[in-house]
Amino acid sequence: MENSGKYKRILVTSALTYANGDTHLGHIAGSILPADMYVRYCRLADYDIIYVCGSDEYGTAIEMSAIKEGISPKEIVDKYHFANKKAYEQLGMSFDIYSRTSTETHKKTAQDFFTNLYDKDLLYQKTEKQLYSEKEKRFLADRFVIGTCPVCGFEEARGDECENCGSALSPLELKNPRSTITGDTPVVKESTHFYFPLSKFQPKLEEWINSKKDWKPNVVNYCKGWFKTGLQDRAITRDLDWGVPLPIEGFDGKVIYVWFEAPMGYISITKELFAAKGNEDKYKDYWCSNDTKLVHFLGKDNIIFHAIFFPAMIMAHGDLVLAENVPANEFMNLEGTKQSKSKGHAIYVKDVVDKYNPDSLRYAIASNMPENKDTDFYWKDLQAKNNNELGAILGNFVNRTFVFAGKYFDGAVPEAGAYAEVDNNIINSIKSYTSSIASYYENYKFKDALSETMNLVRDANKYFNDTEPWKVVKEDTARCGTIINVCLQLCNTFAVLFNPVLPFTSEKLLRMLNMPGENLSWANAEKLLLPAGHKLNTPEILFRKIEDSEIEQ
Ligand code: B3M
Ligand code: ZN
Repeated sequence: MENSGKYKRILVTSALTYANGDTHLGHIAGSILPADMYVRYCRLADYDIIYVCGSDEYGTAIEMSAIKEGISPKEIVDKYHFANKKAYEQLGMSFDIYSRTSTETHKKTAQDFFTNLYDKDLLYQKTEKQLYSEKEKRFLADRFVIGTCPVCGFEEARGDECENCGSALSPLELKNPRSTITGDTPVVKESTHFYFPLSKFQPKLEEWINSKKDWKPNVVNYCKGWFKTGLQDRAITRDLDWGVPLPIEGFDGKVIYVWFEAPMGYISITKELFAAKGNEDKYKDYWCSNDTKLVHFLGKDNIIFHAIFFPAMIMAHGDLVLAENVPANEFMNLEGTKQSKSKGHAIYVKDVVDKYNPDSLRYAIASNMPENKDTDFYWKDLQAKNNNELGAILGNFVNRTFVFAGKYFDGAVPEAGAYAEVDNNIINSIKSYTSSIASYYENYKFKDALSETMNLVRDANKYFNDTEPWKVVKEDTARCGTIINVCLQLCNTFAVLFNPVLPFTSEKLLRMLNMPGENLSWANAEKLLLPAGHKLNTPEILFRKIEDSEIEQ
């Protein structure tokens, strides 16, 4: 195994998807696909890496959907956990484990963490005023209340956070609060809660984030903004039934706040991964060691929790590793408006994954990834990317090459003779592309990685056009053999270099080339691995054309 810089191993997480609805392309673009591309690259580079994700199954988001669908929270999470797990698989997401937070392991992990801080006297209790609905006979925590954001004036801000400006809120800060379910105007009642002293951690957090020279500017800027306002202590318990119960006597009817326990899902899911392999304790290699490079992928609305709140909890705990990077993305909107499952404005994975080549979806999203600013997904763009890039550039090159090999060289790799300058040039550029693409992946620049990969295919097409094998074959079969040999080696290189974004196509290419999967490694991308005489398999169509009629629907 290789080392990633000064780290021995890498632990990658994608934000846990709330199991209260179907996953949509916004989640894919924000936190799942960039992580999957990164992880696939790292595996090819032979790093010791694990990728954990799963369903976030507590919190008012779940209870709220249960009320809306008229079923229990447990039924909601069962329904969507399995649906989302399947959707991600169909899109080729390669988690080492996709689990959930409603497990016993998670409950124990979260309770132990809470007890750890409680025993260290780090938490304090406070009796405070809370919004209570007389009509519903319940405290209106988090998403059970909406109102006007005190920071930006957005009128539909939720009790836990403002979706518009990203501020973390508490229900009492909202102006004109009302119950999300009934619209009822709440009254104020007292309740006692545990608080996490986030304000105390501000200096340490600032020092830590200032030391991060390679974090994305958008992430650092969000953090600086919150530091400027000043971090507030946060209540970490709620008056709810659905959640992880407090591990302390005398607090019946209270659960741990979802944003306090959900990030521990990363830990409990890692435990499960190794428990399934017969050695749960091995999770400590990843979580309790400074040799681990912990990388959290997420959308911008979750930055505060992964760059501020969870790190502060980890600092308080003392025995766990802090994130090395939080390469958060902005949002990918849908034809101009934010994708949102609560508002039903989204493209759900389950609705598109059977209709289109999953690799075409991955490519269209990746090439338009909201790395530094919001982007928009347009159906027309999916069609254009599929037809004009994947089909016309990559598919075309592979197809031309295989047609030639089939027609003139008996479906086998022809012998390569002495290389001409044009051959040496393209062979050398394989090397330089392989290393520049690697460095884009290492630095979370997925769009650049992708366009650079496509540039190599453009160069390959240019090579094919310039060397004119269709003419040469009539005069000099041996020379034509050299050209087709080089083109086939390029196809093998593409199987590696495109694997992070086009895993299914990469597999297909290897099959066509009759190459074993074990050869798939970054180091092999620049090697000319196909021996002369090597028999090829029947070519397959890589990308079907997407017609106007399909997109217009
Ligand atoms: N489920 C929020 C979301 O899906 C949340 C992420 C949890 S990560 C620990 O936006
Ligand atoms: Zn706001």
